[in-house]
Amino acid sequence: MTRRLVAPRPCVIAAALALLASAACSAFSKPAGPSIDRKAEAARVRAEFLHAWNGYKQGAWGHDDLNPVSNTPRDWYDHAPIYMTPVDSLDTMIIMGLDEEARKTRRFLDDTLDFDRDISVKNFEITIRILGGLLSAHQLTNDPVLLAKADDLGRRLLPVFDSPTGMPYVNVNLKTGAVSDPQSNPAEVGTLLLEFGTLSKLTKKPIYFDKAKRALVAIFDRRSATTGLVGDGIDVETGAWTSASSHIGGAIDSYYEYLLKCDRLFGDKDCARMWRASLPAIEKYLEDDGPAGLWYGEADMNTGARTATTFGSLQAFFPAVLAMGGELKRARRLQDSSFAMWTLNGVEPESIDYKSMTVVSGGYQLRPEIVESAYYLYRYTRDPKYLRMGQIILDDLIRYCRTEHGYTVLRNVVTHEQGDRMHSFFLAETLKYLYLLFQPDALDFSHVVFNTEAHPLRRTW
Ligand code: DMJ
Repeated sequence: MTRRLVAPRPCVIAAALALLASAACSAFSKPAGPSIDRKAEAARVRAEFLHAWNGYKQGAWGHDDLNPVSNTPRDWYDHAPIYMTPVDSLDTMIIMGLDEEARKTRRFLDDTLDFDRDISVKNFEITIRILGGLLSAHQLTNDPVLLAKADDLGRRLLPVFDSPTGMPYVNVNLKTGAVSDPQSNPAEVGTLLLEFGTLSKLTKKPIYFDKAKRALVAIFDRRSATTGLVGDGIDVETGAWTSASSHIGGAIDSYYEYLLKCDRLFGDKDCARMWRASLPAIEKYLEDDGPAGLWYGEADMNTGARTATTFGSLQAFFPAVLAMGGELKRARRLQDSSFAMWTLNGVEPESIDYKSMTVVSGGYQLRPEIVESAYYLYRYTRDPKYLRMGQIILDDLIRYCRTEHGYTVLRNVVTHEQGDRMHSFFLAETLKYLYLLFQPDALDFSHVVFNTEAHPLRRTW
């Protein structure tokens, strides 16, 4: 069975030169070959989810994550697992119709998940994975225990916002409320409102929404008056930028995502305004359009001067956001660029220099963003080329990242040397978006807003 309907590998070699990378993109834009059996592809994704989930259950049950090569457990915090993988994966099981697995997992979490722990956690990660996962699973099942646990968690996280600026500290102790680390960034400050806001709406406690929104606005208000850009480091006590480096990658990425999505989920006009004000700055200073295609690089937030021509797996979320914001043409072109990055070595690296099409940072963390964008673009355009992208990515994941016990990160996408880690977002996001790409009816796309960890939230209020 040949799944490669268009030959991407020859394109890959050619893509070593930027000019030819652009040719690779346009070659991919023409549908060719027989149509894809979406049902069969969805079944394949579901089977791979079960492979990863069963691996977690056998090698790491009761812990946060699985090390899928050594088949050993990994916890984020010493002696205090908070079941990162089960919480992050629960709504994927529900969406995939894995009813028995979902029922057992939900019962386990109802009985066991307890946030009364003397551990200092990362507010951002706990919010997007655990709070988002609990809220989404609650909305999909109506289980009141999940909402009660989300409320308990939200209350324990609230002290993070007690800084002079209202922007959250990085860490908070779940038992004592002690906060630490004022050195944060727009993503960690601004990627809280979907989860805290939903919690407010469902519990009728406005404090969650209000604190998270104040933090989001605080970042926006500190954007450069000259360019409209934000940097990738900020001190939440002084409000001063600690890094002027501006881009759409890690440390900034989901700040922009939430400006748009908070308008969609809550109808919040301030968010709509902030998104509308931010996009022109991104397009003016970060966009890089040339013979090598459309890319988004880095610039100094104060001058707008280009500082780097790097793009990576995290930036690959942006076509989804552009498409959602109505910028379909840009979204399609950028997704072609992301896919050229994926096919350079069979799996995308953490980052490349898009001018020379060379790898800058060669690891692969099982990241979902490129699939997320393929899913959104397929939903908005119904162009089968996005199904083929998903099919090729799935083939490559199976070829390079699958292990006896699950799926693992790659240390190096050029040599395909494997690491030993299965991040929970692989089950929460990468496999969920792949499944939804082939089985779109499994979820009502037009009535949900995904948080940045792919947990669908529904406006029920
Ligand atoms: C996830 O935790 C989220 O998608 C976040 O917004 C970015 N990083 C990972 C996936 O790459």
